[in-house]
Amino acid sequence: LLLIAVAGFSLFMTSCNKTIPADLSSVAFIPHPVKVQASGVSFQLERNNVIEISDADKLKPLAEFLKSKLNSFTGLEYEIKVVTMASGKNIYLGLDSNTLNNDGYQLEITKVGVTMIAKEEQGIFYGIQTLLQSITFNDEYLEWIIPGGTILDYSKYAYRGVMLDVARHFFSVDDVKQLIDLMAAYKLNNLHLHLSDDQGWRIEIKSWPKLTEIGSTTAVNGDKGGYYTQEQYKEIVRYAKEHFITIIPEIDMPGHTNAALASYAELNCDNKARDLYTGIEVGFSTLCTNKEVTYQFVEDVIRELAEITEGPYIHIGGDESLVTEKDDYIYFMNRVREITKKYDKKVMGWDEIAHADIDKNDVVQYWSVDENATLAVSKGAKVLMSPSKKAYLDMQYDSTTHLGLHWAAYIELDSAYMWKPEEMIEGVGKDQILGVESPLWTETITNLSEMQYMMFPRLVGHAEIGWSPNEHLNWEEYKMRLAKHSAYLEKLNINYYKSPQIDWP
Ligand code: TNX
Repeated sequence: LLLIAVAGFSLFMTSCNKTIPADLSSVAFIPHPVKVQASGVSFQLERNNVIEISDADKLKPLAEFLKSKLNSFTGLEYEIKVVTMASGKNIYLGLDSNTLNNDGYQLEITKVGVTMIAKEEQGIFYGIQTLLQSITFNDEYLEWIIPGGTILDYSKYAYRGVMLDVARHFFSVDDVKQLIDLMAAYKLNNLHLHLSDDQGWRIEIKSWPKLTEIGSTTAVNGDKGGYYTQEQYKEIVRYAKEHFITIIPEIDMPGHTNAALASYAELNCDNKARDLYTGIEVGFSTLCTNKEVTYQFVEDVIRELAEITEGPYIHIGGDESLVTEKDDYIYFMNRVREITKKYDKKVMGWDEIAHADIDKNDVVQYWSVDENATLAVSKGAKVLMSPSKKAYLDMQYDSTTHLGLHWAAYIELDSAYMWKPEEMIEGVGKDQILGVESPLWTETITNLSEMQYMMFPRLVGHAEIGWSPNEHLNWEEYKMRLAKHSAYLEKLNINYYKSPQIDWP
């Protein structure tokens, strides 16, 4: 009996009284927060198991998100309570209009409580991601803890994105949702879907049904095609929004259009439908730029797409239109731009669209030609940085990588990490740059596991380049942090590339 009493008492002591030492400044956060100050003590997660929120309408879904993550990471059950003031003894999420703007948040972790404050829900969401990365199991005390101290954080660039090519190979709604989950964990906030190309048309357009009846049936190598119904697309938009991610749909034009040209004969200048295409050449197709039916087609597509897209942008492609005369290309792009604006959407396009009549409302996605980016800036447009030599996730890591291509470069982790958007192109500085986007072209990528292998861990480095201030961007330090952070990649079940450049634990 005495033994049981002693055991019971010591258990009681472990769960209530002690302070477990921990070091917040040695947590391997990615992206690195703006400021981290450690106190040396820690918060024990099983303390009260309550999440307090200041605002039921706005914060309940975020508290639910945190609750379910805490449960899956630690097995602990939490209760959510709406309060008028933080008790100081629980995990508290609060909105305060006087604090940091837009996506920033402040975190204070003491021995007895966690307080998170942000101006907007988005900030709370990012604070939660940081908190989740800091949860540690203390082996000595057998307790889930959060190292104590304060964190102040906000983004460097407003736009931090990923592009997924669902045209060369199709990815299901569930695959896209999984990608969204992983993007959210790294504070990425825009997902660009490349919805059409020579090898496939991937979005239902009700007024042009053959696009999906015919154009969606193929993929590279004769692999299985597919498309999103408008309902499925709306579900992707909704799920993304719940994770503070905006969907940017791309219809690539006037080149990269063989799937449409195979579906409708009248879109071809010779009125002859093209054969479906499953190879990986680029630059051989074009819509007929001097036929009115082409613009009727574009308008119907943009109108239907605008109706189901909540974000401000539609991407109109414009890359590698190698068989379109330059004058025709400019005429076409100008008209498509007007159509896009008519449906209240802003225009995004690959860097070649700098040659059209663009202005300060447009975004030019730099991927290859520096002069196109400078031309865009001279017209007042903003630049989205996707330099193929650094940001292309379909580029092989080295010559032994079994997936991917290498026409732009081999991109090992150091190369993917060591660049700064504002230092890439002379005359294109921070004020002209909207942000960073990492494209995954999928000629050689056929499933979720391959997608993750090419994305990770390069993408987390890109996420840091887009989010963290330059003072924290240091390869030698990052290398060690990434090694330690790999425990989190494992926790998220990511199939990542174990680069020989990193001393993995
Ligand atoms: C170039 S990058 C393309 C894509 C290909 C990619 C392969 C760009 C705007 N166009 O059509 O998929 O290379 O890496």
